[in-house]
Amino acid sequence: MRLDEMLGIKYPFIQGGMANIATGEFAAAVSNAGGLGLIGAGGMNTEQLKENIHKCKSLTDKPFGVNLMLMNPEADKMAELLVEEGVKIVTTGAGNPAKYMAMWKENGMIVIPVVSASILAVKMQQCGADAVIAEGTESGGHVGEMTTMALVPQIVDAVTIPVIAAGGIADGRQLAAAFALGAIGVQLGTCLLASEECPIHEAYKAAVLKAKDNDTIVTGRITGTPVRIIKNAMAREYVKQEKAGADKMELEKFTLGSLRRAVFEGDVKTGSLMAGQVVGQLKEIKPIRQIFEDIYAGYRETVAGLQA
Ligand code: TUI
Repeated sequence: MRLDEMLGIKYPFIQGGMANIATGEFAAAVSNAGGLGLIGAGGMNTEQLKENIHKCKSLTDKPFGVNLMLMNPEADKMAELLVEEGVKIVTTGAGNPAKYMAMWKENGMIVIPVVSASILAVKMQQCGADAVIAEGTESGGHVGEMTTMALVPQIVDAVTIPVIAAGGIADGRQLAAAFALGAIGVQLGTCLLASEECPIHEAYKAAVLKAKDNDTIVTGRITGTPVRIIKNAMAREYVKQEKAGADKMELEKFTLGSLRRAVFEGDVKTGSLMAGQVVGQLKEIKPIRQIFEDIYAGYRETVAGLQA
């Protein structure tokens, strides 16, 4: 069964978590355009998450969910809030959600953890996950080591639950490739930064349109929190000091509040402009509906070309 049938949505597309970006309003826009919108709990506290869930419910009658970023200090409280609010679909990132699985499943929720290696995918299946998102290192934000091309088929072979591909997908060719690798659908993040509805600062959007394929870099590989962002003065200095052996505390000075600086203030010099490697493919700002239509039309064209 494909992801669109599984979730009762128009397209086999699920939105990435996008901490500090994916508000209730944005998630509703994604859902109304035919994908699965997700409220990114990453940069929120529990009260803010609750408000965003209410907002999302008021703006769409389509399915939506929440992405719980497990490094969030309020993750435990948020996990319970999702049950109280009757949220039906949850994706998780940046950690192992095993301790919440029983509670979520008892409440009939669809649980889809993000994983970056097959060992965790197998564990998640054992805990009762309904599907997993196999996220390659091409993605923006917090990333693993493996590429989508190598990761997706290995996870498909390791589990019996459905696999959703993430990382490196922004057009129809890449959607076709994800299906070819055995995925039932895809998670999209970076291409949604270049949407009219995306609430990031205009300067962040301009940097997204300007970036070329090789313009992202991963900070924090050595210190243990690898995060892919668009190269800028802060990123270059961070990686330089990281390579020179700077300690974690010293390096944190660079990234403290840096995602918020990028998203809300448009600080493209010292902010963290999280984006995946597909950022080089994005040339214009479009409505989400158009982005989805274009990817799907490109997919149909790709498949027709392969069959010709
Ligand atoms: O979570 C993401 N991407 C993110 S989270 C985020 S917010 C943030 N802000 C500042 C610093 C760091 C993060 C921005 N982007 N993607 C899903 C993902 N999850 N990628 C990799 C993983 C992952 C890593 C380890 C999942 C599980 C895991 O498990 C380790 C364990 O405990 O077994």
